[in-house]
Amino acid sequence: MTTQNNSEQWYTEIHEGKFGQTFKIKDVLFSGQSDFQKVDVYDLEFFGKTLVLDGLMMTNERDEFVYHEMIAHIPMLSHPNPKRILVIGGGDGGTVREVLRHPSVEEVVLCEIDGMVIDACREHIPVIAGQLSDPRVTINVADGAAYIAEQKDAFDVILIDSTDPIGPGEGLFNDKFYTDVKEALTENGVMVNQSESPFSQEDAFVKVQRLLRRVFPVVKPYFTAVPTYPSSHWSWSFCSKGVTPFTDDAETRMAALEKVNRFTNRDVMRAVFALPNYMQALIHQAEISDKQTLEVKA
Ligand code: SPD
Repeated sequence: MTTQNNSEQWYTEIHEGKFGQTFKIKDVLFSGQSDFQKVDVYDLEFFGKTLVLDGLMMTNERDEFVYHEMIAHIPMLSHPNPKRILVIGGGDGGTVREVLRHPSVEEVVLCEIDGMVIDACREHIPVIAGQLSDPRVTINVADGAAYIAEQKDAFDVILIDSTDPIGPGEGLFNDKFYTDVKEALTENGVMVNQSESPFSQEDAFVKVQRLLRRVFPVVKPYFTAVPTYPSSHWSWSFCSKGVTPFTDDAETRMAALEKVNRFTNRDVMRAVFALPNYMQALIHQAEISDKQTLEVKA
């Protein structure tokens, strides 16, 4: 929602009708209605160029490095030799940019449902979207759920850089989708998805944890603070058929990468898997409730 206050314009995001965040707009750079959602690009006073979808903050120049480094480098460093990478969602290009910093990468497929997001970010937020023109990147404007269902043993790392589980992102949060992702991974493959706020979106976080555990033998959520996301507490979930996030090789490769990273380094990589008690309790709740559901079904 945008409001006019004297000569000032503000963009306000309300969460669950209970609390919100508000940002002063310097300039409206783009506004459009795609087949899927409302797409806005603002230049915000404090956060710089910002992508907002259906009124919700997606990414901005000031804090995007936290989210994009977290979603990309933890899985990329856990795979021994990631060559083929798939990013579902992520049309702003930030995740692709971070993936491309890994020298082993040969191809990155970006599967984004909304071409308007890609075009708007390329034109107005080149700091984030600039690497989308790298020759290793193939852009596929398509529904990620339909695309993944056709892929078998195809990708070393799959990153689900989705919107929240409402609107166009909804189809990326269910058993069928996660099963298809597992099938699309190579044997040592790793998948990471953004798994919502454990603090302000408890139900969504618990649901995702429950569904992922039905499909993947290894599920390890991690978290940190992303200042502009609801409640700041944000989580990602590391999933694989057996690969774990802690290897000596990951430490060595992070040592090289961390010289230019703004957020992730070896200490952060180890620390982000240490979960506070309230998150551990939510994960326990997901495990217990699923056991009960499965018992009732049997
Ligand atoms: N509530 C916001 C969740 C947004 C997650 N995706 C962000 C896309 C950045 N590439």
